Amino acid sequence: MNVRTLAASLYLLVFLTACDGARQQQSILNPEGPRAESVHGLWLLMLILGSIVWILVTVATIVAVVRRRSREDVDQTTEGEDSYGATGEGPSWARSRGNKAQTLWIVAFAGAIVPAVVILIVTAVSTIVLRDIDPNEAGDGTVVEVTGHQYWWEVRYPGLDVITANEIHIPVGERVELQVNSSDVIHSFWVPELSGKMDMIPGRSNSIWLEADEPGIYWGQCSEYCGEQHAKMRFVVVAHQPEEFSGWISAQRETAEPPTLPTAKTDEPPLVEESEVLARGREVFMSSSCVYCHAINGTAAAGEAGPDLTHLASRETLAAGVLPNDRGNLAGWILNPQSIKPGALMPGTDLDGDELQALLTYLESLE
Ligand code: HEC
Ligand SMILES: [Cu+2]
Repeated sequence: MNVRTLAASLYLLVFLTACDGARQQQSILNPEGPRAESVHGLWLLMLILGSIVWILVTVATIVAVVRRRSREDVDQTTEGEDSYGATGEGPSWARSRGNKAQTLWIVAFAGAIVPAVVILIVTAVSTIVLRDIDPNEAGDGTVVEVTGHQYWWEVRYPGLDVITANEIHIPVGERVELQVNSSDVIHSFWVPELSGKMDMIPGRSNSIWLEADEPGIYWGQCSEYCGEQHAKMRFVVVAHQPEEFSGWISAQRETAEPPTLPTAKTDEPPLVEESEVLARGREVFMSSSCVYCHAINGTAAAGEAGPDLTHLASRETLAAGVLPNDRGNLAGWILNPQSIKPGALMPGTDLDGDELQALLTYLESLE
């Protein structure tokens, strides 16, 4: 590869990263809530202090090297002495007492005083940040329980009878308490723009809080290696205005009614066909292996090994943030999840075209 190709590919890489960033930003450098802002401030302070120290050390090293060289030139002109003063008298520059005191002072300053001051500042600010992000400082409002599974997120709102997956809805401007744990191995909860990481440990509930300043979608990611599809264990946090949030909660509380005939306007032909397709789709679901692993509230399906599908169609993504939730992706996922997330804990299904279409129509009706 020549230099040009290398430069072009590097450019392309940076360019593509930027594209992805615009769509699914996961950057600690773009805090969107008070928790992430505190941590970002500390990070910035450490970056600035670290950079100053780095610049000082680099300059000092360069000066030392350059000065040493020029002294070597001078020393070499002195007869009977090599450049290191091997005759025992030491090089000319080290002979003066004033220089020694100066050297000692520089060593004390750069080696002890500056580091002590830097460490003190960083310790003080860290203590403030730790107090700011204390998990016990969550508000008294919304509580969300998040359970990590290989490779998806179960999300429950205790007391509200809401269960969903791979999506956490919160009201803006509120410190929402999250209780995180795991059903299998250690995962870690991380929404870079809203909050630092919190381990999710089987048999133990850890607390963290999230607050978003603005409504929007914030991407999250498992940040503790948990198996083959760890990288594809993503989720979204959706921050709403408070009224919208209550609307979302009440919609999620409804059970998935057995799909009924859509109320047709008087002059339109009745939509009997569509309803038959829905009924057929439900039957396909209920008579397949799906029911052993998935629950649909209001039906006989009550499996717990996979995400609750009661309001599947209201979700933004499929398979833990991996695919946009649309009919084509849903079909691809159901037929062959292993081609999308090899090692995911859902087997592929053999369905003929009609069965699949009916199943898709049924699943898409689960709003
Ligand atoms: C052995 C258990 C199992 C069976 C059987 C199973 N699934 Fe799954 N399903 C899972 C698991 C586990 C996931 C989560 C996979 C991931 O994201 O890593 C999943 C994910 C899904 C999702 C994505 C949900 C979301 O919100 O991201 C859909 C849709 C789905 N399954 C539908 C079905 C249908 C339809 C069937 C029957 C044809 C079925 N599944 C059979 C375990 C199963
Ligand atoms: Cu993981």
